[in-house]
Amino acid sequence: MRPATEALIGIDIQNDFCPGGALAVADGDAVVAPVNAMMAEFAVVVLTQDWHPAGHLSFADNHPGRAPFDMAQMPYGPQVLWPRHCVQGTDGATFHPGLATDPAQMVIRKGFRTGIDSYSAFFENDRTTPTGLDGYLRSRGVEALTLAGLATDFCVAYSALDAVRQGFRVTVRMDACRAIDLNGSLAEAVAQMRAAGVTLAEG
Ligand code: VGL
Ligand code: ZN
Repeated sequence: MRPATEALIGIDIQNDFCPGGALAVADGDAVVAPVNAMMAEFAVVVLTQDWHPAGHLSFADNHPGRAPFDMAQMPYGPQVLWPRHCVQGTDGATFHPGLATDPAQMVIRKGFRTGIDSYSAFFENDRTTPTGLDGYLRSRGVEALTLAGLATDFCVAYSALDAVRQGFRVTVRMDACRAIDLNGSLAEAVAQMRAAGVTLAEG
């Protein structure tokens, strides 16, 4: 068992990001078994859940004339327009049925405001509105994080980069992540994580 200063954060392991889902990540369900196995090692376990209202601005179908995976300009910066996914209360927003959710002490929902997306578990996409996760981890005395889940190049990478910025030591278990890889986004995310000092581990 690892010391209580280390937390496992399982990112967005939800039906819509797995094969058959609305924003399916190739081989996304392959992260379930390794994340379940890791949970047994960690005293502090957190899961995140992408949790959008039906009118969310990241959905392409809320922007007439725009298509999924187009880029849009929002007041807080560029935003990918996604297929409608992880709508609050739907099966798509539910955790993958194979994911062990009982060991999680905290589930943090993000992306619940209509007018802003939230890739990171720590801050919304304006990079300033906090989700509250930083305070939760800090008040439990956590100093180091291991991240795994979906998708490597969006919610995992944004979370890892913010975690470093907040002063945590960060490891991403690449073998327990899968990527969307949109226009080179995986290579860019890997380069940014390396440059920021994130440890990229393969198991
Ligand atoms: C995610 C795109 C949109 C993710 C969430 O979990 O990586 N990607 N919403
Ligand atoms: Zn989303």
